[in-house]
Amino acid sequence: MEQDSTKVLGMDPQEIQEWVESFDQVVREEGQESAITLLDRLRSHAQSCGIALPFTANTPYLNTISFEKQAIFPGDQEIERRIKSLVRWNALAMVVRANRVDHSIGGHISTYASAATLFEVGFNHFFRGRTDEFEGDTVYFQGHASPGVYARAFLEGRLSLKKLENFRRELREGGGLSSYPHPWLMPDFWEFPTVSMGLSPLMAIYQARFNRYLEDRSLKPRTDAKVWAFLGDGETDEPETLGAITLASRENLDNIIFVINCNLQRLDGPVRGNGKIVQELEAAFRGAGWNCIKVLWGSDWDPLFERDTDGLLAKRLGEMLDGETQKISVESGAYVRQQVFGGDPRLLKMVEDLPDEALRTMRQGGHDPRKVYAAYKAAFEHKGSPTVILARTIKGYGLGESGEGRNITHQQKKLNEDELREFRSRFGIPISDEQLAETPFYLPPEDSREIQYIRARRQALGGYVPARKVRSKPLVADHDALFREFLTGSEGREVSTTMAFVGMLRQMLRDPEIGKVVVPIVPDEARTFGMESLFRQVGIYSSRGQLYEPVDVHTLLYYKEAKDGQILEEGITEAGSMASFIAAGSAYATHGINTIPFFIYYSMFGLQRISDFIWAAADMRCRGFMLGGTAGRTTLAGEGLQHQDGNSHILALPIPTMRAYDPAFAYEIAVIIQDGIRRMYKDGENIFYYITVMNEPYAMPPMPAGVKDGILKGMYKFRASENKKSKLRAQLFGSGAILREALQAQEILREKYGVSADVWSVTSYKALYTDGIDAERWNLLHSGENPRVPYVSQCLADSDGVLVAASDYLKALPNLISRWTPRRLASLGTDGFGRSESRAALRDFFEVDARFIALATLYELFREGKIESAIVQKAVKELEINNDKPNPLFS
Ligand SMILES: Cc1ncc(C[n+]2csc(CCOP(=O)(O)OP(=O)(O)O)c2C)c(N)n1
Ligand SMILES: [Mg+2]
Repeated sequence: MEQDSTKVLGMDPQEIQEWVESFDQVVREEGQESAITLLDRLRSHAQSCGIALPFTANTPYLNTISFEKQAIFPGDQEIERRIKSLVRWNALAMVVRANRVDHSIGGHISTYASAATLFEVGFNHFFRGRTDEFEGDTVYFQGHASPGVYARAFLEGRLSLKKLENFRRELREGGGLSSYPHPWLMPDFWEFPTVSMGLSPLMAIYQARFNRYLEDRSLKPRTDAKVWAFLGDGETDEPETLGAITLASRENLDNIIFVINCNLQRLDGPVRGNGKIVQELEAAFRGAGWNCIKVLWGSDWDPLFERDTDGLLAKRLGEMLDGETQKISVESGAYVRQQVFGGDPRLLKMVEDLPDEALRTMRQGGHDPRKVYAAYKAAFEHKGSPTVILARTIKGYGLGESGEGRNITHQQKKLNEDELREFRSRFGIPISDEQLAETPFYLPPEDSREIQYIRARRQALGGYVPARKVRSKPLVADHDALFREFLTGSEGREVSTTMAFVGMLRQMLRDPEIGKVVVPIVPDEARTFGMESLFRQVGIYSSRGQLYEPVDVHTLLYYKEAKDGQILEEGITEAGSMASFIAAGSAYATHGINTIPFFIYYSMFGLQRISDFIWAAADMRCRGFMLGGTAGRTTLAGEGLQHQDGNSHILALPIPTMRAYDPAFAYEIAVIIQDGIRRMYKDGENIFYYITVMNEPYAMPPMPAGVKDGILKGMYKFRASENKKSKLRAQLFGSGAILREALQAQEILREKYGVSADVWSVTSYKALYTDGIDAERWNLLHSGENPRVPYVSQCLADSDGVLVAASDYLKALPNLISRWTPRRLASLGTDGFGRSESRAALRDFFEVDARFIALATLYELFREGKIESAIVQKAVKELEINNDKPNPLFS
């Protein structure tokens, strides 16, 4: 122990000391810059001598901001402590009371208990409200800490006692408080849903980048507004949490600050029992180019570090595993002395004049407002790169023996009377022993110092946070002229619906009202969708412009990056692109700007891959258009099993505000988009659109008269049969590219089998289904009144014949509406894994081509007793259908 490690390496400690002194002299006399240059020079020299320096992205396990560099805390620490204690109490009371009434209600005490100082310093000194003059800061609050945010809003006079009593009881009279941040449920309060962990850090980064985009495109003034994201340390295991951190540094986003609450615990136990989460995260963030500020130790540690001239204490703290550290937080002072300092007499000497009790209560940095303030201030002032603050805290701080730092603390919802008493006394809450059993909320009088202080601070910072307000003005949305050209058909020219959409996008980008606020977003598939002409038209956004000469500069459609470029070309990240969609789709509230996102992507990698983000977008009341490109299990030929999407229209069903369309023709898309812009940006509806577009080229017909309403409602008759007299009748439903198969089947049936069929374009099974269940529900509740008739039933009321539907999606999709059809509905679809093949082969394989539609029609006629089975059997041969082929669902 006594032996110096330098001697083992054969070096004289005296010699080392001389090196250190020379270095100190450089720092003193030449300054920091020179010291850095010197070290840099030595490092490259070492390298040229063949000495490989061990790599570390870590700094010692100490506060990044030394005591000498620490900004002075400007607040009234005593009164802020009182306020924080009251918030703590009310947050605790909210959960405890709710679970007393009904123990299944749940709620979290321990997350906020550890994050209280991190939040309160923000509320008192940093988070700026949104005013007419200043856009305000954007704060993503750690979802499980929401009781603390509610408790503070209660002190601020923004939430009533009744609301607090109804925490997690939202259906009670007068409403309650949602469990977590949900703008859908509390649209005047929460702005960002954060509780599905991992989403908020990624959304926050793209939000910060979107803010820059708005500035660089002169859609808003450049300000020093910040995006703050409060995360859990366990949350960093979600791949999304760290997934975009290099974007933030690459883009020099000094407008984002992550605060990671490192309480070393997650739900079941330690985040890194056998490691050190703070060091792991420091390495990851520093490696990615972030400014990293560690806030590990509270002020009472400062004197110890001052005495730690040879770095022994720093070394000891650096080698302790998180599992050990967690144990120390729940043990006695004597244990701390033994475990932390006991291994070296020099360490023991450092703490010999500190009693055990003082050792036990030495605070973590994240519980010390002075340390937290200094970190926030440094983060706020930092320029050129994003900042992450890694703050050490204790989970369940203040919850006493049963809760603090224990593995079970995350689940704790109740405190017994002793525990409540202890908490009350520790935080000085003016509630008597007799009242404890009831655990009342505590609100100081309006003229109390606490309330006055809160009011003054929030006023100075521009109002309350969080608060959500729609500040954009409605658009006029008079776009008849813009969309007119798409209603007249392509005059025989073969185009895909994707090409048609891109044509509309090009026009929208030229429109005087919406041209500037359209935000095209694409994850590295612009060429796939034929969007390269837009590169030149509006440019690709790059905060640096274009610093190089692009390889294709001599071509017309070169890869043009520009500082005011409009396209968000996100690279291969559907999650990141969706986060941009969310930022743009909610800017009407966040910024009061009606940006209209058009996010176009490979359809299989949307609802299937990033549905949780889409769910969050819906919760946030996002507006905009998502376009699933190269859609359709049999329409996207060649790409095979992972790419061919026959699922997304089913996956769109659960998202309440998403309107999903599978259009076949250009005019259908034009009608849907024009109406969508009107509904969302003029009428202010909180909906968004999912439209599948395909890459199969075919002639676009002109829009028949009188079908607009049907397109929007989900179905309309596209081509009636010419022969009304036939006894053999059918109604064929087609969607997307498969509509053309239905049209071909109409011909086959007429020519070969004397069946006269009408063909319907079903643009949205989801819309039909939603309408049907809505009508059904109303009827259930109003049996004495005239029943409502679902739109599907209305359409088919006077129709004759058998019903056959075919789509490029699961058979379940048409089945959704079969309850409201006047007769049985036969459903063809693409259940099963895709294949790499041609369209024709795929449609045969999945049994959705014209032949199968014709066969299904004949079979239905046979079932109805209208034709003999022999005709159906003969059709199998005539149509060259292999009736022994394996079921695509199982093959
Ligand atoms: C995507 C997702 N998975 C799981 C959960 C359930 N869950 C809620 S809190 C929690 C632990 C959180 O630990 P941490 O991030 O360290 O936050 P702390 O409460 O410790 O501050 C888990 C697993 C969730 N909310 N979201
Ligand atoms: Mg944690």
